[in-house]
Amino acid sequence: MHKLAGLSLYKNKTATKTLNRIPIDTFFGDTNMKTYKIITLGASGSGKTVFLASMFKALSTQGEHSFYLEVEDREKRKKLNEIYSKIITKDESWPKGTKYSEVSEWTYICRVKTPTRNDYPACQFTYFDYAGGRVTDINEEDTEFKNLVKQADTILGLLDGQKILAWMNGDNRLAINSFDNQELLCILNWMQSCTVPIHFVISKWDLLQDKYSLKQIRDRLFSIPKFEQVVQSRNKAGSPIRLIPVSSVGSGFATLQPDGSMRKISGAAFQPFQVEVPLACVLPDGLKAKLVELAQQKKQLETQQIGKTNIFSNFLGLAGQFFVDTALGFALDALFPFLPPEFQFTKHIFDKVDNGIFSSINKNHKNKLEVLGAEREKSLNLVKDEETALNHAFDSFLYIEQKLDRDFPESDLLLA
Ligand SMILES: Nc1nc2c(ncn2[C@@H]2O[C@H](COP(=O)(O)OP(=O)(O)OP(=O)(O)O)[C@@H](O)[C@H]2O)c(=O)[nH]1
Ligand SMILES: [Mg+2]
Repeated sequence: MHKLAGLSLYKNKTATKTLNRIPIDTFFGDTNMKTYKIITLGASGSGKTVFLASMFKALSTQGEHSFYLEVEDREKRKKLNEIYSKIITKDESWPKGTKYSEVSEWTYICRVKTPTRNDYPACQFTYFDYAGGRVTDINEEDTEFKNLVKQADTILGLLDGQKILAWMNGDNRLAINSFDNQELLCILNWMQSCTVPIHFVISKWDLLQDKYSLKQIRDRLFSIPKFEQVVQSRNKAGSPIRLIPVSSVGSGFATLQPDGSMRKISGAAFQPFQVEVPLACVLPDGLKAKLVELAQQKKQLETQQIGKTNIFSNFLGLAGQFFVDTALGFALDALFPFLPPEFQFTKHIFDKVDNGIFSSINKNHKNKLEVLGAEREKSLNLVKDEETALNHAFDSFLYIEQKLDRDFPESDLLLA
């Protein structure tokens, strides 16, 4: 990454050409697949490993979501399948907790199958899973862990639904104390120093869904000053921050016992709920955060009164326009060389950016989901290579994100 005139230029072989304003589609020449790193921050037992295996299983075939996930590494695929088998097995056991020394790196390739049965990779997601103790035992010396957090494109903060239930019920002082005074604070501490989008995932939603609404839980979380502080700082930076309810096993699969253990219900169906949502939000939210970051750098430069003769004055003028009006298609090819390679997308994707909000359709459009569904179908028929597969995957992600906004409007942690 190069710093030029105070702006971060993620230089690649196409960047110089881009300054001459060649159409965006021309620059997508990189054959390396775009990779997005996600670190899961969650206390021990919060459900990180079960979530990763359940997400893999739920998305391992191309069903309603119009893309699927593949784990290329045979050993890792075998391990994920073993974890999954352990979850659905009839006996009372669950997968073992992750060992302290173990950092598992799971790479899922997002692929698209066309109606004519051709198959193309679109991008890949690498998740880092580790023993929850590494988050809650604050250890400034844990540089391996610190580096993982620093390199992430998205932070996935897993909030243990079981502990939230006790916290909301007010029925277990010990659990309550360890949740809001210790575990959540540790997660928030790790998040404080990062600038990438944050997704708080409420795990084990099956335990909460009939008792509390997301709004009630959100309101309660905001009573924690540190939580409010982190959300406010993200809002100020224009970086998306969300609260996403997820159940890795689905409603009625297991019940919570008075001693805190989880008992599987015999014969119950395994029906994961919203496990695809956090992954779908990575690209749209990441792009949004990067664009806003660039605009803020521009604003900073303006306040430092950089001369108009600067070689970037052309870029700055266009970027300024980006935030004033909605003529973004025009401004975006100027922003393009300043984006990191994994966020340099095609015109198909940039055309969906509308005043900082994705999709060309107004946010309050009543039929937005239908329109996004139609766009998704249209782009599936255009898939003929990796580039168009990513276009289509992005449309699928937008559809999932919009569905979340419709079903859980409180998910977007944007404060008024
Ligand atoms: N009811 C319910 N229980 C769940 C769900 N996901 C996980 N659990 C329970 O939570 C336990 C812990 O899940 P893990 O995924 O192993 O937790 P972890 O965060 O990986 O824990 P460490 O590896 O110790 O850091 C499981 O053994 C299940 O009993 C869920 O969606 N619903
Ligand atoms: Mg684990």
